[in-house]
Amino acid sequence: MDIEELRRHINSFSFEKCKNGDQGFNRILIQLFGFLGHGKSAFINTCIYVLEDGEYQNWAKAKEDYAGSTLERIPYKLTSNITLVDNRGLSKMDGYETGEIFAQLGNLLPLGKVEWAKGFELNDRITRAEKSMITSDFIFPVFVHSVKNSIPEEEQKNIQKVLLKCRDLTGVSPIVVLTHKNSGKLTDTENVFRNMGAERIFSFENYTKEDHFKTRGRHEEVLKFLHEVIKDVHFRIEHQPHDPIKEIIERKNFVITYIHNCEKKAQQENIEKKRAMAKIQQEKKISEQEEEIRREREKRRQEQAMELEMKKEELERQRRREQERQNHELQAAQEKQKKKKGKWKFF
Ligand SMILES: Nc1nc2c(ncn2[C@@H]2O[C@H](COP(=O)(O)OP(=O)(O)O)[C@@H](O)[C@H]2O)c(=O)[nH]1
Ligand SMILES: [Mg+2]
Repeated sequence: MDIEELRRHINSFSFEKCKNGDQGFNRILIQLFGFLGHGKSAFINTCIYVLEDGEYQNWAKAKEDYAGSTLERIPYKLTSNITLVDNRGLSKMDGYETGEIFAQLGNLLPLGKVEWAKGFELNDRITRAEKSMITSDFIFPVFVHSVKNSIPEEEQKNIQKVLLKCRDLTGVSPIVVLTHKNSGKLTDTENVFRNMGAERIFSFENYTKEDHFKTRGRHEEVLKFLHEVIKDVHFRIEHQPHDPIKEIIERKNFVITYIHNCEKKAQQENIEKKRAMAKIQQEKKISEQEEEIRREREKRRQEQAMELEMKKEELERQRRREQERQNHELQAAQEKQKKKKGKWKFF
């Protein structure tokens, strides 16, 4: 297919045209997720730019909303039946954040700007959003990652876990979209994701505010990506019967169980942390007591040594006095002897 054909094909996609009918779906929700600053918003702008083929516009406000709330999910309508969702950002992939992503990806939280009162935990938000849950969206997860950032091994494991869970949650293996294609180690990053088990990897140099010079190559890549999404949706719809209402309930149970397990794990970790702290304090106390005993012993030892020294000195003094006395007596006796001898001479 050439560019125009691809564009037409994408624009005309509708579930009604699927072999086995729409099965309750009326829109593909391409759910973008990934770390902050990796090009999700720029990718949305790129898709719109390519598909509309008009002026470049910063629809998704790439970069400007770095401080944007992670709770927002902004939808961008691409065609009448395809919408892209900017699921804002991840800074790391810990238990809490992944719970939030799964709730977003599972379409369990409302689209658009929603003000949540402070203190609303994820569970509460999911429950509150129940009434407005849209069951007719076919969720298509897309993980966006910039090749500019190498991925440390620990992070690779976390991403892999999230990608797998995301597949279990949505029933679709996420497509990996690599951005900044021309300014990083593309092949290395592709290999990292391939080793994680990612089947479909697309790489792009996004059109940006600074560089949106249209090229056939860039246009074609984006259209091929969208075409692949549609092909996959057809495959899913045709090979597996769907019940969108049942599926959203399953997704909800999946996420609630995940959050519950994370909380249980966090509580367990907390208990273990407290135990470890108590153990450290106990050990510190014991070592302080041992130190006190050691000091006390040392003090006694020094006192005894001093006492002994004083006794020795006293004995020495007594010995000297005794010696002096004996010397005195001896001298006196000798004097007496001398005197006696002198008398005898005289007679
Ligand atoms: N050169 C280039 N810049 C990009 C690319 N993708 C994103 N950017 C820029 O990287 C910055 C962060 O991208 P952004 O889309 O805001 O990331 P987000 O936080 O994932 O939405 C912005 O300044 C984008 O213009 C790309 O493929 N190539
Ligand atoms: Mg963004």
